[in-house]
Amino acid sequence: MKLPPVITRNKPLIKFLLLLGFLGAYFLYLSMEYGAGTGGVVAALSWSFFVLCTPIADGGFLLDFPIRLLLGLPMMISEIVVWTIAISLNGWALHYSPGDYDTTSLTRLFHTILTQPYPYWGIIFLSGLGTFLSLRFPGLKMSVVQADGQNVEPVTIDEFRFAPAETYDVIVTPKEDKAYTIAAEPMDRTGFALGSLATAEGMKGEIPAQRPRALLSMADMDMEQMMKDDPDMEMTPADMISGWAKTGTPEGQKALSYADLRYAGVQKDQREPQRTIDVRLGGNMERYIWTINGKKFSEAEPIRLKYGERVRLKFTNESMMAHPMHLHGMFVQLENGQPAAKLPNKHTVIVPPGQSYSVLLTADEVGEWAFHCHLLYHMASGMMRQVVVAKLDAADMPATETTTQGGHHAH
Ligand SMILES: [Cu+2]
Repeated sequence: MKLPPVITRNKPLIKFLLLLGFLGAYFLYLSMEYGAGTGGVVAALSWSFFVLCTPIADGGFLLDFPIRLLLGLPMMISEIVVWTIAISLNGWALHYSPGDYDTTSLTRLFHTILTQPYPYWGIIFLSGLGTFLSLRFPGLKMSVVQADGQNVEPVTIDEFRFAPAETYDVIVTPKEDKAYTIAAEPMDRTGFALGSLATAEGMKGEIPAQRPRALLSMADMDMEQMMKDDPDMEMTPADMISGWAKTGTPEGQKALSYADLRYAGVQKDQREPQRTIDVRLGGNMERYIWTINGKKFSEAEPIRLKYGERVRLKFTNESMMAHPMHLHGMFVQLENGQPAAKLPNKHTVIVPPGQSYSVLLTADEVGEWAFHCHLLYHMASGMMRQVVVAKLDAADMPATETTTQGGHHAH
């Protein structure tokens, strides 16, 4: 009997039925409280709130799943259908039945977000993009003092790009008594999330001009392979600029790069790694699964580390999307070209499309840790591993998939 595959196939169905049951129960409760008409509208509005204002895919899952199942549409298309329905629903409700938003605190909040484009629509942009944002204070410099909550030597920049789960702590010093804008702009430049840094309530900063879209280019895909095929190949600076790297930063201004980060202090563990663990990031667009070393989470063995062991994780991104890889429990040190004592600690590392990046890890926390892409729909569709750190004798160490012993790495 082949039980496991059946269970795997039924998982989305079970999840779908649970969510449907939950929404149904909520509708019944609202109907008893406010009557069937209002109850129905409020239940639907609550659903659309989760679709439009949160990065959780589950709000859309209720419609997304049957659309995909019945029509065989790819996820991208079904998501757009779900968004269109959610937006139309609110267009209708705002016009014909605005009073219904007053029913619950969730729908009241939703009404505020929908009716005050500035600044609340930023929430909708952000949740829709699940995304990589470039953040800047036009006219002001920032001093980055922490990355992922870990101290770094201050570095002065004009902007930084960050992924879900990444954090930077920056210090800005306003120069004049006026409102400055905080602008967060996604790579596809579909909009801004804006805020104001001001000395009095009600002051608003200027809305900055949009930058051109950063489209991924062939350079994002082929760079690594081309260099391997022909190490002597001459690359002009223009060849080297992939779409991913095009931040649109004006001449003379500086965008933060991982290479700028230096640990504030002296790293305790400066050992060379004892082995390298390959982490190849890939996906299968037809089945919409995302994988590590060709396997999704449910098919894969954990990555096993011995307590105290020093390893290198070598990420290779074989897909056209950037993945912010996030490890729980321990910080990794970016191999960013700084001396061993100065390698910065991070818990989330962006691996750009078509590129490799390596980090060092001292396995100094015993336990079972989650290790996954922090684009949550990538994690949910397979891009995840368990990392087990155990106190074991060397003889008991099971072989981890695709491991190479020791060795140097080329950057
Ligand atoms: Cu990902």
